[in-house]
Amino acid sequence: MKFSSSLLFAGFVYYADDVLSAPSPNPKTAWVRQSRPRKAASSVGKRWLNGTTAQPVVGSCSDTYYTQVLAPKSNVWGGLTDVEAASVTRWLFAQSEFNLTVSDEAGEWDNTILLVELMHPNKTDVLNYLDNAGPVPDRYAHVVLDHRACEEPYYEDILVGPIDPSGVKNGTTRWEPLEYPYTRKTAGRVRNLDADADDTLYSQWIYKISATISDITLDLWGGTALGLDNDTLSIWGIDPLWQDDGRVVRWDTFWSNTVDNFDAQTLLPLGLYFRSDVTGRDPCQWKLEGWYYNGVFYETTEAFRSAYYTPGFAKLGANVEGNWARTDQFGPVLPQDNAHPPASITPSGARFAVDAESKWIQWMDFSFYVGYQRDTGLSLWDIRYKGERVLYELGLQEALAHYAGQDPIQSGTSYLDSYYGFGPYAFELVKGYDCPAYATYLNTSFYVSETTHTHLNSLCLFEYTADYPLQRHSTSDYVAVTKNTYFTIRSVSTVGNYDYMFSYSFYMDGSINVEVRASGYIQSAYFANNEEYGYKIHDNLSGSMHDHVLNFKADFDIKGINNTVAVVNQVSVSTTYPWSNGKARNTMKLEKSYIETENQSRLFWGANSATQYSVINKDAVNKYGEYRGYRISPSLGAIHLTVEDSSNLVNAARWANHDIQVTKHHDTEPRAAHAYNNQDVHNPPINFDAFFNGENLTQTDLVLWLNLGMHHIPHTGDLPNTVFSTAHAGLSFSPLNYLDGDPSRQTVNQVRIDYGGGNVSAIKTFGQDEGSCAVEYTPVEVDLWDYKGDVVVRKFPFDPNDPYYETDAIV
Ligand SMILES: *[C@@H]1O[C@H](CO)[C@@H](O)[C@H](O)[C@H]1NC(C)=O
Ligand SMILES: *[C@@H]1O[C@H](CO)[C@@H](O)[C@H](O)[C@H]1NC(C)=O
Ligand SMILES: *[C@@H]1O[C@H](CO)[C@@H](O)[C@H](O)[C@H]1NC(C)=O
Ligand SMILES: *[C@@H]1O[C@H](CO)[C@@H](O)[C@H](O)[C@H]1NC(C)=O
Ligand SMILES: *[C@@H]1O[C@H](CO)[C@@H](O)[C@H](O)[C@H]1NC(C)=O
Ligand SMILES: *[C@@H]1O[C@H](CO)[C@@H](O)[C@H](O)[C@H]1NC(C)=O
Ligand SMILES: *[C@@H]1O[C@H](CO)[C@@H](O)[C@H](O)[C@H]1NC(C)=O
Ligand SMILES: *[C@@H]1O[C@H](CO)[C@@H](O)[C@H](O)[C@H]1NC(C)=O
Ligand SMILES: *[C@@H]1O[C@H](CO)[C@@H](O)[C@H](O)[C@H]1NC(C)=O
Ligand SMILES: *[C@@H]1O[C@H](CO)[C@@H](O)[C@H](O)[C@H]1NC(C)=O
Ligand SMILES: *[C@@H]1O[C@H](CO)[C@@H](O)[C@H](O)[C@H]1NC(C)=O
Ligand SMILES: [Cu+2]
Repeated sequence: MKFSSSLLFAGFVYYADDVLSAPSPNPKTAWVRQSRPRKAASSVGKRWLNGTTAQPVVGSCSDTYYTQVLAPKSNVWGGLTDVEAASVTRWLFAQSEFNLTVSDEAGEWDNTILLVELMHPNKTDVLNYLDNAGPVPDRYAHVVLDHRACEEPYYEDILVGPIDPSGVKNGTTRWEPLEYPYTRKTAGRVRNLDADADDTLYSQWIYKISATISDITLDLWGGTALGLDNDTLSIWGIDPLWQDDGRVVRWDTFWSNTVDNFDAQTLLPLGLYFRSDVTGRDPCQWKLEGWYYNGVFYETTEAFRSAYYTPGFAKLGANVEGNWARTDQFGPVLPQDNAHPPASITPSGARFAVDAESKWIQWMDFSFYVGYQRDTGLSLWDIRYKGERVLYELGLQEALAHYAGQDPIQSGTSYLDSYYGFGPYAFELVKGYDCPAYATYLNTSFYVSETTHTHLNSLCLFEYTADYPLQRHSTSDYVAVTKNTYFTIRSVSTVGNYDYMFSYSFYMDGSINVEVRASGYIQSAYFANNEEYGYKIHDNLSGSMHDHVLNFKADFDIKGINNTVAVVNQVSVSTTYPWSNGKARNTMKLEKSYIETENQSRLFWGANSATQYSVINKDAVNKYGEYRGYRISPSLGAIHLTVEDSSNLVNAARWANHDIQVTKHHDTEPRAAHAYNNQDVHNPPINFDAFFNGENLTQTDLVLWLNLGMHHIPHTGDLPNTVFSTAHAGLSFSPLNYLDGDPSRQTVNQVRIDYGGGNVSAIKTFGQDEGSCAVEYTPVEVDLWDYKGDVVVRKFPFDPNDPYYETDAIV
């Protein structure tokens, strides 16, 4: 619905810089709500908040969304063009050895293309291009094939290329198995564990089992799960599947269906579980292996049934949807909540430059390229500060949600979300809610089923002025204070029940922050016997404990590629000094050391935050002889996985048990995890442990692998949804002796007020333009009817002129 009260503010005008130019003696009275004009026409009811003294010049505010620039180099991480992707797809179908079927027509036993996207070029080649005027690296497509036309289905990563802007090169384009980026050397192949997961075989299996106890589901919960239109229950279970002793085992449980559009099913577990051995593709070989209910395991359906019909059998209540599980407004309206909350504005328009085509962004002294991939979504490349690279690459690697519980479903759940992909689920952002209304939006695209889906407005870029200053100081003569304006690029991926918000922010002091927040629906547990694994959060519901651990790659290049990790420990000591009369003084000092090899590079944040880690360059000292560097610190919630040697994950997420891990950079180790690590947890395509082979880490090209996350023990406040305010984690990278002083002194957005005796004698604004512009309040809100969802373009056959709208979410 269009913002219904926009009339209220139409034509409301104020001076954006009234704070600086001439503060009102009593700003509170000037802003009394009732005095706001309620007329629609912009010429009527204007209210000039120009204070009491000099009348500023009124100019027009700028509504530039960004300044257009050309990226200095082409973006080698920016993704395939539509033409390239279509050409590769056509070429793949022409290779008879792949025996491909078009996705729309494919069944269980047909080979299909799962992915066609740009393969990131090797760092060596990119640096040669960026720094030494070398050639643009050859472009290759990373293709994933889903081989199902065989008894043992598998995924296959292959490389196709080189490719030209016009597409596949006639004669020279080749394919080869993609193996070098993976620790497991099996020609880019990994088994497809749940080739049948999405469709008929598993459903038929599960409904057949459910049918054998439909009398019990009707009696317990008044419903059935039989694959019929009148089902009021659903059945699903663990991820990843159990993969021990050569068997593939599922656990499934019953959930209430919701009765409306709200996505509340993960809040409606029912507490009955069953185990099936589903090894192999032949359902005749599958076996139901037992039932679990209220703390008792029954080996057969008959055993469960006879217990159920034994007098005295305890029947536990259902979880039923209600307003408690719905996110719409609920409860009494809060005092003054119908008045509009504060909103931020950009009187001069966006103060940053974007090459929208190349996805290169420049703000103040920072610049970077934007990359985007199916598995991990947004990444930032060639991040430069004051013209020099500080990070070659910064981006998400994997996100783990490891649950635990007394029941086999919670106990068996350890989502590795790059399996689903962060790219495909970064939906259009809601202007004015996900990002400030004035933000600049960019699109992202990914390949699925011979189409390219474009998420419109799925990245937002904006500046924001924090509610606290970056610097201040008061004396009896003056007060000096600096605005804290920062720049953020953000995306949100809704992977199933959860919404992850990723924000990368840049600050005037040269620091860079990485933040992740989580919202959406929790996956909850049935309450019975679960006290040791969660709080009881509703009548029949337990908030299921889980760890969110998200791994980020930070490939620092401080003053060149060769860097060292420095460790500075603050320690308590008892020591004597020449001046202490021979008496020991209890005090503290610094212990300085360096991480020498990969044998000592898997680290934890020190207790009491007493350990500082930084990436420094021993060959680049500042004018006082200190090494220049960037400090790496957790700003909030930098955690690692509580579970040691997880039974669910085995070798699939060995990155998760430390806080900060350092390796020597190799083109063969571009990512900490593979999207299909969950398909073979004992022998995953990428086993992060294999990165650590004792290599020397002194003055060499280093990569930091950093974990962020939350120990999430949902409480009543997680209903209906977890809130971003508490489910929040962050890392900070800040200059350490990198420059000779604080770079934020350069900003003109600071002020010094000289005063004395109750009078101001001077106001120094450092040349900041004191002119004003008239801001209409209405631009602060946006037309939400513009929201579109994904736009899809067909690639095979390539049909760029007939895009259609279709948004797919994980259910
Ligand atoms: C503010 O400026 C407007 C436009 O120039 C003027 O009409 C109005 O009188 C001024 N208000 C005050 C309080 O000076
Ligand atoms: C090709 O795939 C089809 C199924 O799409 C299968 O029936 C056929 O056997 C496969 N051919 C070869 C040579 O593998
Ligand atoms: C990238 O580096 C890997 C590992 O050294 C190598 O196998 C591969 O061929 C390189 N790719 C290109 C395009 O040169
Ligand atoms: C590739 O070369 C072959 C043989 O020269 C030719 O028939 C075909 O049309 C060419 N394809 C493209 C896309 O240029
Ligand atoms: C659901 O529909 C089926 C077939 O249409 C019917 O036999 C069954 O009784 C219905 N179940 C319930 C619970 O209404
Ligand atoms: C919980 O179960 C009880 C029966 O034990 C039932 O009466 C109640 O409605 C259930 N509560 C909810 C919210 O589903
Ligand atoms: C995003 O895609 C839409 C639809 O194709 C297009 O109109 C718009 O210009 C794109 N936005 C940017 C910033 O490229
Ligand atoms: C690292 O540890 C391995 C065994 O754990 C050892 O073989 C190797 O020599 C060590 N490397 C260094 C550089 O200390
Ligand atoms: C690592 O390399 C540096 C520089 O080459 C050398 O001084 C140091 O001894 C090496 N460290 C180890 C543990 O081998
Ligand atoms: C980085 O250090 C290695 C030795 O570890 C050296 O071979 C290489 O030349 C250095 N690279 C640069 C760009 O300084
Ligand atoms: C401050 O200003 C007031 C009124 O303008 C004046 O009376 C007073 O003398 C001034 N005080 C000083 C210390 O300048
Ligand atoms: Cu959570």
